[in-house]
Parts: sequence; structure tokens; C-alpha cells
Amino acid sequence: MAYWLQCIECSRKYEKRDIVYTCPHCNGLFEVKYDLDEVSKIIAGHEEFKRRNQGIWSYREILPIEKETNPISLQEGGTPLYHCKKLGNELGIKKLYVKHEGMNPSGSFKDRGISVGVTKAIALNFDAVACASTGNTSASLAMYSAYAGIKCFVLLPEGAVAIGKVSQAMIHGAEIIKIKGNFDFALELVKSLTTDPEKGIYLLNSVNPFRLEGQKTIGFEIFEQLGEVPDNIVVPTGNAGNISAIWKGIKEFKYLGFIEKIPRMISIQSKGASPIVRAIKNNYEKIQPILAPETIATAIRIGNPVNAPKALRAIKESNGIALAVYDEEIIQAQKDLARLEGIGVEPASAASIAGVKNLFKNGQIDKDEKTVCIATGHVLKDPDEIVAVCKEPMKLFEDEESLRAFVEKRLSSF
Ligand code: AN7
Repeated sequence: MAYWLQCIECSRKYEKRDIVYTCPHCNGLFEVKYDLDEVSKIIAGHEEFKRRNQGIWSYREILPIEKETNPISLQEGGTPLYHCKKLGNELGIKKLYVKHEGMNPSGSFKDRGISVGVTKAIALNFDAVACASTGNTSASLAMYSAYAGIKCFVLLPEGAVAIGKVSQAMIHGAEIIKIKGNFDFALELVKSLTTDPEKGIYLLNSVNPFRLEGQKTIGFEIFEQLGEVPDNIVVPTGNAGNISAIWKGIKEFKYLGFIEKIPRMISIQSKGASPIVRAIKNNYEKIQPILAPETIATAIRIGNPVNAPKALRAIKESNGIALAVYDEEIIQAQKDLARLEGIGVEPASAASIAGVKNLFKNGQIDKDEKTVCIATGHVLKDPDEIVAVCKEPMKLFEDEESLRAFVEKRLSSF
């Protein structure tokens, strides 16, 4: 299928084989464009995608990879969508759903984008890739690079990446580079390392427009699993790639005539790292970066989101919302989801639930609306946080009698 790159600011077009991450003319972000009229001649309806049942690769005609190329796939996508009845009842919203992206191969939604990104790297003859990361991108990139047999460099902000994620990067054999400074600084460094494609390192942060194409499939799956478009899609937002990607996919499905309605795109950030929320609230054209972002949700501890221009458009075009939540609310939502629904997620993911709770309270979400929260990463990503927030003491029992007494007491109070 024909596709090319187009700058979202100046609309200049580039060839799909051009190795450019941002527009050489105006530094704007790129978007992948397809000849959708051609696609609609080949794909009769969305059911055809669904029938293939191949995760993200079901959508090949609207992914930027040639037909002949073998995907580097570890069976990403096809994640469960749970109807959270108990939690929904507690919040007052009956139609609350969670799309559990923690069920991807490396335990986060990043696998969708990295599968496409590493496939692209191989197709372009790169034998090394790199990213800066708050953790999940590095885990995913390390995993897919190992499978593809290419070299992988990950730049991690020192002391700010959850241990589950670092250990994944380690076991899959990535070159781990600790950076003195936060994620935003690590991203600047990795961009400069990869500006010269002749050096042979392909950049796979979400500024890479091909990567985002894989992530748009989250929206397609929600539509298929739900049988309709929900009223709201709620996305924890850091570098703002995911919310932009999902929105792009929705617009493509609409153009293709597969859907009529569009959802509101709702961005949730943590209070200590909420440049998108501030920009929407104050009606800024551009975000103002936050210099020292801070939150327990380390995945989204990002002050200068590279995809902000796309995310701001997604929120505005969809008549969406941006809201910041406190760390305490994130922790509560993480516990509620785990204890009422049996769904274990990392703090960043729980931000979406915390956001919905507040939006319902202040009347921005109605009780009858269908709302899908994206649970972006698995609970085992950040075990230190769990131990810190679950303070129930672990008792040491020396004899059977006191153990029995304890268990009986607990059973009778259950
Ligand atoms: C669990 O891994 O940026 O708004 O370097 O790991 O698309 O950036 C992770 C981001 C939400 C935010 N939830 O997504 C990285 C990284 C989890 C995440 C986000 C991330 P974007």
C-alpha cells in the first residue's frame, strides 16, 4: 500500500525510505499518510481485519511495512478488554472498561510500536537501535532487538526507572546507559546520537512516526471488542505518543467508513508532570515544559513531551479533556483495580482510573457513558512501589497455635 511521511506543521512530504525523524525544513513532527482510498478498495470492512486474528499485524494494509517484509513479531496486541463492573459500581459508572496492555509480551503497550519499529529498522538495514526511556520502551526494545538479533542501546535516567523494567533490559542483553539527569535530558542525548543515520543507529522513541503506527491498533481493538465506539478513551500521558497514535487510528477508521462516531480522547497526567493539562487548561498553543517533573508514576515522569503538538490536537479535535491527578489518587486507583477486579497494573496505568473517578465526580463524564481506560503497563513492572504502598505488616509466626488464632480471627472479620 502506498504510504509516505508528512510534516504536521508545514505539510511537506518525504519518501518512506528517507531517514528523517522530524521535518528537516521546520522541525515539525511527522505523520505516516496512506492512500486510504486504495485501502478501502482492498479491505471491504473492518471485520476482515478482525477475522485475521494476528494482533497488530491484522492491520497490515494500514501499517507502514511492505507486504513482502516479515514482521518482527512476538505476538503483541490482542490484549484483553475487561468490563469492570464492581469498580464501575463503586465509582457510579456502569460501563467502565479496562484495556489491559500489561498483557503484551514485555508487559506494556510499547510492544505494539516497537514491533513495527524494529521491523522497520531491519527493513532499512540498520543493525543497531536506540531509545531514551522511563523504562517500558527500553524493556520492549531490548526484547524485540534480542529476537531480531540487532544491537540495542537504552538511555535511562539514573535512579528513576522501576526495577522490573531495568531487569528486562538487562536479561535481553541491551546496552544500558545510565544518564545523570531526567528522561527529557536522556531523550535530547539519544536524539543527538542518532541524528546521523550514516552512523547506523536507528532511533526508536515515539518521535519516530513509524513506531506510533503500531500503537494506533489499540483503538481498533477496542472498537472490535466492544462492538462499538466508546464515548471516552482515557490514556495516561507522558511523552504523548500513545494518545496521538490512538486518535490517528480512529480518524483513519472513520475515513474508511468503518466507524461513524468518534470518542473523546481524555489525557490523564500526574500533578507533578502535567504540561499537557496546563496547556489545555490555559489554552496555550504550545506546552510549556516542566523542568523538574516528579511523580510516583515514574513511567510518566516527563516534563517536555515530544508528541505534545499531536496530543493537543487529538484532545481538541475530539472535544476531549486533559486532567491531572495526585499521586495518592493514583495509588488508591491501583489498589482498587487490583482488589476489586483482579487487574494488576503499574502506577501510570492507574492514573487513568483515578482520572475517571474525578471526571465523574465533577460532572465531565456521565454515568451512562461507555468509558475505556488504557492500562498501559503490568503491575510487576514496579515491585518497589507496591511494597511501599502496601504497608500491611508481614507477621512472623513461631508456633502453630498463634498462627491458627491469627487466621481464625482474620476469617471471622472477612
Ligand atoms: C506504563 O518507556 O515514555 O504518553 O520511555 O510506560 O505515549 O509516552 C513510557 C510511557 C504511560 C505514557 N504508561 O505513554 C518510556 C515511556 C506507561 C508508560 C506511558 C508510558 P506516552
